[in-house]
Amino acid sequence: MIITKNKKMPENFLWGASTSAYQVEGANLIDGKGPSVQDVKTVPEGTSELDVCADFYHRYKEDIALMAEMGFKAFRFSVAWTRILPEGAGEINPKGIEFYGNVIDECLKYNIEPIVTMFHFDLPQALEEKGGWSRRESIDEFVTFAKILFENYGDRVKYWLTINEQNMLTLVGDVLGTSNFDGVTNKYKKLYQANHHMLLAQAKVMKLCHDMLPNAKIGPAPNISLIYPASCKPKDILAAQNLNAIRNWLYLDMAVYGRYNNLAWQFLEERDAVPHIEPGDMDIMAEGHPDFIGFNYYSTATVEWSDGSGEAVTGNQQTGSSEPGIYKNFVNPNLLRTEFGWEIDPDGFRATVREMYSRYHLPMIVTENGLGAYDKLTEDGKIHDDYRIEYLRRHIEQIKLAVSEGVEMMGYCPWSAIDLISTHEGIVKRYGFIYVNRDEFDLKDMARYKKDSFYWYKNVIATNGEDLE
Ligand code: BGP
Repeated sequence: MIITKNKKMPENFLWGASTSAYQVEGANLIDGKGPSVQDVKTVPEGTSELDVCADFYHRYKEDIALMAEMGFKAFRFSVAWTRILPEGAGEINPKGIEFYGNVIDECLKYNIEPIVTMFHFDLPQALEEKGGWSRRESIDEFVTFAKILFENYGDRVKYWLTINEQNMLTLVGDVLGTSNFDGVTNKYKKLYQANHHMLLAQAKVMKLCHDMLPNAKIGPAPNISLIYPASCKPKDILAAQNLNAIRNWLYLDMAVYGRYNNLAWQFLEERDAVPHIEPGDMDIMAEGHPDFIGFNYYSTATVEWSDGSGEAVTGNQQTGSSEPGIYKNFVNPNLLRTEFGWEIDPDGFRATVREMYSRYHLPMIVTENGLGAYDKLTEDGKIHDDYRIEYLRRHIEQIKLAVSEGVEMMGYCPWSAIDLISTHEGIVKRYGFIYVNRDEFDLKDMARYKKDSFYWYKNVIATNGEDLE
């Protein structure tokens, strides 16, 4: 639709940016913090360990001051479960409680709304060793952790996100360093039983949040990419519906309506992977309701029909792998790609939010969107990331158009506020508005530099999205 009657962005639109604890904080095993699965994994060859990252743990005041200089209305960050509960349960670490209280207070000092993600890929290793999310006990372990967060920060935090990218944990956990299939014969069965436990834990935590913090708002934070059919062949449309269900609607139908998506359920039946459901589980699911949908968007994905006959399984972190007999990944020839091979689809961003709003009719906040690139620091201390400005400009334009079309958008928090460690491609895959002067293995002085996008985004926020030039 060509929009000529543009609407303005909401006055209280939450312009900000995002980080995650394990990728930005460093200090991963000090001040009482216990190891998470991220701290014990073997990092991909040629990439940095997670002991320093951007050293946000020690430099958070400087970093939040820079966010305030950009005019942030919100800062989305995650709490490391093992900084609060080193063993994942039991003894609370007072230094962990203190650290996140300080981060929250520092945000509020600048009138920046803290948006707190409770779980972002960093399951406590102590729980993983007991079986992690595969055990039913994991549900109440997460609820107990959430209750501690609500008790300690509920007086200051109004926006909560349950689980970052539960769908990607399920679909590409091997890429994220969070999957363990030792001795497992049917990996689907293990993955989707764990997924069922995460869905139950999320539903319980959303209800607990509403019971304990009546003025707070809570939502999920999946990675949502609308799936395109590779052609107008009817079978390609069926393949796209399959992956939309498996990758996207399984998670949002459950979070919002408390029910399993029927196509996704059939996929699980085809893989002998339907989860064991205890009596009462679906009542719990139905009792958890999000106030909004947080979601991460990097691109759309495209698939074609698969007849299941011995096809190569292809895909990447954003698309997941092909599923013979269900869909086959397809490279969209109409889209450009980043230096790291991810497709770039601003129009697809609008198509995705349109579809989500049509299905769920809930306010939405973008909790991640961004361009990973090999940024370069010039001799005179500049970073000319015009490519990132162009990427963000084109995506914000689409959010504005979606708002004009009546979609309720409440915020935009790109990935990432500051350079941090990629899930598997190191610090050199930079996303931040703030450059961190370190390399993969040379920590240099860790000084912060304002990229060109820093100044550009400051003006975007100052004009509430009116001026994107
Ligand atoms: C998302 C994760 C983020 C971040 C982002 C960029 O899936 O939620 O934590 O990692 O992807 O991906 P990468 O770091 O692999 O470039």
